[in-house]
Amino acid sequence: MKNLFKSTISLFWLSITLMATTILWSIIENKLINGVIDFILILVMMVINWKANFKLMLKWLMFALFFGVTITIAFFIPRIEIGSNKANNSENNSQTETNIEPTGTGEIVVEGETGVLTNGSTWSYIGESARGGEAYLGDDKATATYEVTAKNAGKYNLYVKLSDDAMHMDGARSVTITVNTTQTLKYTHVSEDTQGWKWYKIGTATLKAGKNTIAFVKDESTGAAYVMDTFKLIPEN
Ligand SMILES: [Ca+2]
Repeated sequence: MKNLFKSTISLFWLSITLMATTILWSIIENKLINGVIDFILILVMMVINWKANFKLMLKWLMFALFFGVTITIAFFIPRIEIGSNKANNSENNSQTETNIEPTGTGEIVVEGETGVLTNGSTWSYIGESARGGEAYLGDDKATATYEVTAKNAGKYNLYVKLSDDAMHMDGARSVTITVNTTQTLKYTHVSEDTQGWKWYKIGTATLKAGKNTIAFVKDESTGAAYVMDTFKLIPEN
C-alpha cells in the first residue's frame, strides 16, 4: 500500500510537470486552444489515476488547479494585453503585402536567424523552430539586430517575410525598425492568417556603401510575437 502511494505521488508530479510544460509551451507558441486541451487531458488522466481514492484525488486535483491557476495568473494574463495600433508617422513607410516573393537586381537577402538578440528575456529567440530559422520577438523591446553590407549607397525597399495565425489583436506583433540608428520604419501588424510565410513591403531604407545596422524592435510585450523568416533590401531603381 505504501509503495502504491509512492508511485501515485510520482505519477502526480509527472502529471503536474506535463501540465505545466504543455501549458507554458502553448503560451510561448500562441496555441491557446492546445493549452486548454492539454490541461483538460491531464486532469482526466489524473482522475483515472486516482479513481481508487477519491479523497486523495480531490486533494491533488485541488492542488493541480491551484498550480494551473497560479501559472495562468503569473505568465498568461499579463501577456494577453491588447497591442495598440500605433499611428504610423514615418514618411518612409508604405506598408503593403504581397503573396509573391519580391525580387530585384542587386537585392540583399538576410535570414532572420542570422541576427543578434537583445532584450529578449522570456518570449523571444533567434534560431530554429518547426517553421525554420527565424527571429521571434515577443518581449517588450526585444531586438533583433543585423549587420547588412551594401555594395552601393542608395535607397532600398525593405521587405519582410512574416508568419501570423490571425489569433491575436491588431498591433500585437508590431515592431519598429531602425536603420543605422538614424532612420525609423514601422511594421504595423494587422491580424491575418498567413498560412505559412507572407511578404510585406515596409518602406524605403537609405543604406550607405559598406556596413549598415538594421534593428527590429518589438513595440511591447504581448501574447504574440513578431516572427520573421527573412528580410530583403531591393534597390529602388
Ligand atoms: Ca529564415
